[in-house]
Amino acid sequence: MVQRFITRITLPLALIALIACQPEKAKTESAAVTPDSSSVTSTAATPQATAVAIIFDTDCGPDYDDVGALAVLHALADNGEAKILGMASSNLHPLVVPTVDVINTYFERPNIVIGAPKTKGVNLDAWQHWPDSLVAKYPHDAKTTAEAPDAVTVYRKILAAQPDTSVTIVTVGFLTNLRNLLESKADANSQLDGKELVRRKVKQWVCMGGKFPTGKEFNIEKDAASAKIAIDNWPTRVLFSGFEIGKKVKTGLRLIKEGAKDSPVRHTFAINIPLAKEDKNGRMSWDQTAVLVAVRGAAPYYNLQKGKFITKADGSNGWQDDPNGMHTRLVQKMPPDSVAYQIETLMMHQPQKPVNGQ
Ligand SMILES: [Ca+2]
Repeated sequence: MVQRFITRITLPLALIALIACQPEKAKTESAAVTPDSSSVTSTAATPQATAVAIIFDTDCGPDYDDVGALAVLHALADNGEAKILGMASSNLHPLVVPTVDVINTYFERPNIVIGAPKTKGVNLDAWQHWPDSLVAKYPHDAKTTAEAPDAVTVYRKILAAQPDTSVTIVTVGFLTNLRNLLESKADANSQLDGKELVRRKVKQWVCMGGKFPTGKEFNIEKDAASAKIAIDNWPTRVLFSGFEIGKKVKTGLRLIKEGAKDSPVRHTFAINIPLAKEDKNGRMSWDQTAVLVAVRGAAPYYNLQKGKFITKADGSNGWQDDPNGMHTRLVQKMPPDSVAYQIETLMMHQPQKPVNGQ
């Protein structure tokens, strides 16, 4: 699993981080992964006037926290807290869209549209080959990522049909699709170009990406050119969940022990966690944190720091504090084990027949 960790932050930063996190690991190993009872009472829905309208953009494959994030999103949709408008893959690998379709089908939403890039992009397999196992075992009908519709068209069609300033985009992979969306021209769906369509329709972009206050993180680094264009030109507020946030939130052990035996979510974690020593206390939950705060807001879980995400050509990033900045990043507030307990409870959610197909 060291391999996966390294791909997340890349050498030599990975080695520095591995050395730096040893005391922290030792501490986590000795602490029971139980919730802080003062802060965790329920994962039930907080009543909201309207569900948060979400487009979910994933690289689902190199790591498997994307599957956890999908489960959290479906749970929140079943709770009435989120409404899933559509999805996109930012990874060209053939198994990504079929894998996402497996999870959507399990959660009784087999017809969610899933787009994929029709441009150059990242094509990455999962070294543990867990997507192969999911696609072989569970029902789905998407055959390959290449057959998915153009993600830009998917985004434009969905955005054009939504009320102004209403859509939350959550990215937990590369920023290829958002770059392509920003650079898109008027089409049959909208007379607006991509940037104006986003400015009109998007309320917020929540991005699992970056390492703060400075560093190099996988989602940004793998398609650094697209990340730079997307972040530098995005016309709405952006909320970043950085590498350092999800790294401390460990999930999967309770899911494996107590989760439904027929669940592809449980199956994914049951395959992968035993393959990596660093996951013996649970897998890091980068992508789940982004979905959680996109739907429920950051306030119960994290403090916020406003500023500017500084993009660099090599895929590394910096950060500049600025109370008037368009960017915000999460800062730890609730103990990570408590966040993990809430996330893992959502990951263990069982499918319900959706109301009105939503
Ligand atoms: Ca991901």
